[in-house]
Amino acid sequence: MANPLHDALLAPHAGSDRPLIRDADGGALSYAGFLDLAGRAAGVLDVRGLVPGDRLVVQVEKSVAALAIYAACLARGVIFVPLNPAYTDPEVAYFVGDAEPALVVRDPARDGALEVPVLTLSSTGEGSFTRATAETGGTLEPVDRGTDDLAAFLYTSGTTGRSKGAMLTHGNLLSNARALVETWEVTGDDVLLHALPIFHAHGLFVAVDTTLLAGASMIWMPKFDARGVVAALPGATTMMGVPTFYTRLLAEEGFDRGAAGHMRLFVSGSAPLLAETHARFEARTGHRILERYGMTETGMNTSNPYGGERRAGTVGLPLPGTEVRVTGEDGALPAGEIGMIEVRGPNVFPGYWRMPDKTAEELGPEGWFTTGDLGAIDTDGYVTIVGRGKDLVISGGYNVYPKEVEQVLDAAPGVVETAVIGVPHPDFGEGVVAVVVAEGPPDLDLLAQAAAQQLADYKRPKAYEVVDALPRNAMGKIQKAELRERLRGTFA
Ligand code: MCA
Ligand code: AMP
Repeated sequence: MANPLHDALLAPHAGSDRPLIRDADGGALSYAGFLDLAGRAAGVLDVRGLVPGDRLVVQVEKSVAALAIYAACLARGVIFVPLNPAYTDPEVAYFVGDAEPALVVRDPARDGALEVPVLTLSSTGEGSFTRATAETGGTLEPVDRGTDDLAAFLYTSGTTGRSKGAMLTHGNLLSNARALVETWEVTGDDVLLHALPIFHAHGLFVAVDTTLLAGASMIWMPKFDARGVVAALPGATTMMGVPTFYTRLLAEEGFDRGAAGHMRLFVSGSAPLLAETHARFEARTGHRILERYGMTETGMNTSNPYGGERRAGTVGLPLPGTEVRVTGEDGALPAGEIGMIEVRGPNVFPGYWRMPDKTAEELGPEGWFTTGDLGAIDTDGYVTIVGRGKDLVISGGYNVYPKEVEQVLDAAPGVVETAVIGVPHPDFGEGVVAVVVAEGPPDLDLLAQAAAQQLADYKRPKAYEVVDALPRNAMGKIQKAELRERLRGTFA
């Protein structure tokens, strides 16, 4: 009987009284305590009749109980499908319709009706899911799984506006966790300051899986808050974050060598870290932030070295086992030339759930995945991302696909068309701006209302610009680059 993720991440800790979770107030939960919680969560899945391959959608606030459900799914072969709690009811209805879960676990405050069985779990651990764990008991007995069996779906929005479920296997997640533990030299002595959300690859797989694999522990913060992080840092050895975490820390009084000097490692990813932020961080703390690059579909692809030179403005070298190439129209390009970044390796997903055509567009027959990111590889092998070939905005580490926002705004009365773009934002890196063409003076409150009803908060435009017409090229294609240039000072 084998189960790759259970055997590597969970089984080695059976009976261990070492701490896994430390909260900011000094409380701790041991590995054994966590495995007990996970076992009881697995008992609920059993009672509810979930079998290997079934999907479980989880849309709850960050909590240890939610993490225990993830562990329960790994052991039972149930596919874990986490969703951002900020998603609105129409967004959730789409994901549930697509994933066809056997069970949804939701915050009790959410009242949108779903046509599937629902249990509830609040941020403080109350709800029908918790009540069910008390009644069922249960242990973390694993079911047999292979490296190609599915462990999780993570939804990523698409350029056409329809979200795609990226299917991730036991082999994908485990190979990536191993590569990161090796590259970042994570050990059982590490204490990771965990302030990321756990419904994305960064906070869940990069942060949690590496911690479990190394037998390390985590200071568990419900969300990022700069002051709380500075206060908790003395107990930590490592931290992972999106660039906004680091710019916010730099704006925080008391964040200096005294607060950060003892740390072993700061990692940044999910969005570009400005070389200027890297330099300011080093001047303030003495630490060179280690930048790495990944995607939902591939996990992590490259990382600056832990021991070697961390080059600001680059995302470092391919991780062990992962190949990276840059291609142009005629195939792979030589060092220094800019083209499409493609990756191949055990970290690359097998495809999008029930979307063979979309999968074939991005995943070639030889296993090369087209990232949609433009970049170059220098003669030392360091990868630099110079832009995106895909129409994507990354705001505070969250991806916003303009098409999805445009579809909502275009449907509002009086709107002729819209173009949604990202422009530099001092806090979020990029901020979402909607450029609107309307029949008469548009009611911007109405547009904001439509966005609020249908789109998660981070996708909603933070500014609206009304124009007579959108700039187009000779082929009639909207010139977003021109709009970005024209509006680049919006949040300055
Ligand atoms: C919150 N808001 C945002 C964002 N977050 N708007 C744009 N972009 C955002 N990221 C909204 C809030 O709803 C609020 O709206 C207003 O902006 C200000 O909120 P604020 O309190 O400042 O925000 P916050 O709650 O402090 O959150 C900011 C954050 C958070 C801490 C940076 O967004 C965050 O944790 N980001 C991490 C994302 C992440 O984990 N990405 C990894 C993806 P209003 O004023 O209207 O109420 S995985 C990935 O990308 C790959 C695999 C990889 O390589 O890692
Ligand atoms: P997602 O699949 O939603 O997690 O987003 C993945 C995208 O985030 C990548 O394709 C890149 O465009 C971007 N990304 C992740 N890490 C970095 C980084 N270190 N620098 C620049 N872009 C990044």
